[in-house]
Amino acid sequence: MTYPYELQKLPFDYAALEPSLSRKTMEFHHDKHFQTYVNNLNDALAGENKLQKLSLEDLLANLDQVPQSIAAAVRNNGGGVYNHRFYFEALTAPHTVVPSEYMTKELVRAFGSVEQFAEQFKKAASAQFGSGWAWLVVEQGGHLKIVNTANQDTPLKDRMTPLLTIDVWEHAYYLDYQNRRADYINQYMEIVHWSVVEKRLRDYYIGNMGDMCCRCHG
Ligand code: MN3
Repeated sequence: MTYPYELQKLPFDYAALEPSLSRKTMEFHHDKHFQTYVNNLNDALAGENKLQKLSLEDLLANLDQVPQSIAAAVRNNGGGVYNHRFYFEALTAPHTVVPSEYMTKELVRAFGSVEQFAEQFKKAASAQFGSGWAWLVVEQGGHLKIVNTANQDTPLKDRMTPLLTIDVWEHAYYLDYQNRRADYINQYMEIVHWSVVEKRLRDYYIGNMGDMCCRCHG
């Protein structure tokens, strides 16, 4: 993905996540909020020929090379584009995809059990003060970890590879859950597209660790 950025279509119908997230929430979140980040990122990068050639990931991992005058706009709106794409890509209809044997082993190795992963992830999402995101990431060296980012920041600048994220900005859930963030987080856990998460992890291993996945999964 490079400049000019485009709004990616949802990989499912707007109503596909009901009752966990309503059609109305998905319409506003995707068509209005996500679109605004795309527009503002393109505006910020207009005339920046060098930056336009970078992938979005490279742009966000190298924010220190962005001119001061547009640094905040690129950080906030570039993060907004990256985070929303990443979030929407890994959602699916409630109770349709569970972690595979491969993914379960990874979660057990890092967190003790799938349930303990879910508890820690929900805790991180609940604890995020104000707007932001909770993430499952791979640290350099291949360790799975849960982290938070504020506003539209991404884990990319810390050289982490994201696997899964939950948007805990109020716009992600307010129409359906008002102030009940915990209810939204619980519902979110039912609509995670674990096959997408697993593909991201396998891609990381292929790109970074050579045959490490073979060693772990023997
Ligand atoms: Mn959002």
